[in-house]
Amino acid sequence: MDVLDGRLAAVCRATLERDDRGSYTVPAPLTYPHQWNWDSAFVALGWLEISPERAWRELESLLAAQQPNGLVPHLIYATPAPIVELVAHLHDVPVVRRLVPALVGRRYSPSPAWWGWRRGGDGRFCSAITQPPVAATATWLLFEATGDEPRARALLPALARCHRFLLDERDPLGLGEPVLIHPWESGRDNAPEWDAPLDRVRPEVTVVPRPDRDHVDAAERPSDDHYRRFLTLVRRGTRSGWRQRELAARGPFRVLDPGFSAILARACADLSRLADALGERRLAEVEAARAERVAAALAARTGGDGLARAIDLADDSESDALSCGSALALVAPSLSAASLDALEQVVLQGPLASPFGVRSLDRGDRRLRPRCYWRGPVWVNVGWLCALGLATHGRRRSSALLIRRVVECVRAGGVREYYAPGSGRGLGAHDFAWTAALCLRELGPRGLCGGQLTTAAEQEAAA
Ligand code: 9WN
Repeated sequence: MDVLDGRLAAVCRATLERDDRGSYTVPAPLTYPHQWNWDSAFVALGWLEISPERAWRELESLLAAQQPNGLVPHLIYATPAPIVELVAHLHDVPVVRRLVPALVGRRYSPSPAWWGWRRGGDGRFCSAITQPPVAATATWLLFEATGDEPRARALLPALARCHRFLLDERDPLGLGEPVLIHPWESGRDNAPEWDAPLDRVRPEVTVVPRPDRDHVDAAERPSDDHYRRFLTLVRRGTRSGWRQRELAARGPFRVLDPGFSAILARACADLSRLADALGERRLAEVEAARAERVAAALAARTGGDGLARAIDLADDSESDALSCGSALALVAPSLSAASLDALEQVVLQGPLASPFGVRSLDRGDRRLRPRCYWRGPVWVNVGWLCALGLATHGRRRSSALLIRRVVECVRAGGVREYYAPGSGRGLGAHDFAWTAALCLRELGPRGLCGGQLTTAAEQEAAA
């Protein structure tokens, strides 16, 4: 590692340490002061570079919040246990009700009240929806690096229950892919694919608290209209008791997301490998079959151009947007040669290519807004997942090229939430944990280029 990369690694470490809350890491202290699902999975990979013990704890705390039906919440609130107990029992008392936002909301909206004071397996307040299931892949990578059998074994049942939930309760029609019931579940909240399905959701919430805009320019965040509909879906879900199978079969928002499905397929394949390594043959078979089922469903609806797009299940229409949701198909454990070629082209030279990683939206799309969240900027986790997929499918040079671009955006724009695809300017929240974590991993020997982030040609040019 050269001096500059050494400095960048130190900045990334310091960011993780600043965001650390002991057993979990907040994505960004000012904007996201709680625990998020896929954030924790990425962040665990950064902690691995600092402290394997801390890395395992991140995943353990995430899975501890699992619901009895197997759902791992997308968001788990950072509320001290005594306050949780107080509020859980007295939230109908007017004075507690008035104090509650300050006590448990911690400058984030929606507060736990919106989810009906739902609590996770460990008692913390949490949401009633999920997020892309990266946890099994992170667990496999931790196990591969540390060989810690007892800690990996302890996570197997929760990971398997999470995958079963997604392929059972969330697949009432047997499509082979989980149905997402809220845009937040995709992790790509205001992606243009969700515009048409959200248009059908008549907003019932008029006043939307927006503490997110206290620290981030409004132009970089989703619109109020998006928030009215996001919160309406939450209110309607809570009102109807969050019956997951029912929402997936007949709910107001139902979509298939190729990114989420590909991440799930890979998670099942990684859990199968882990179970096999731990001598759990039965689970290894079950998870291998799940991986095949999801990958096959995704392959079956891949278009002639080799790309899969989002589906709105209300009318079975396919989105016309080419976004990083399609690019994430790269992480699926199996891909046809045609799809692999098409995806490699799209992310490295084509409409999603950027000198700083993978664009969240086709550069030629009429809905493109290069500074606005999931409608244009590049995100480090997406670039990293695509590079991981390319490496898995044997495209090592392309994977290395993409990783260099991803690290370049952190060098150019700082440890931010997302970046302008043309300039690499940092956008959104500051001190963003998964950016720090994945960058730290890539700067070290476990990275996809083995830490060799500058090419021989670049080194010559610099000299
Ligand atoms: C809603 C925490 C999360 C990420 C998501 C990202 C954003 C939340 C928000 O932040 O979503 O879940 O409040 O905007 O879209 O991917 O996990 O970093």
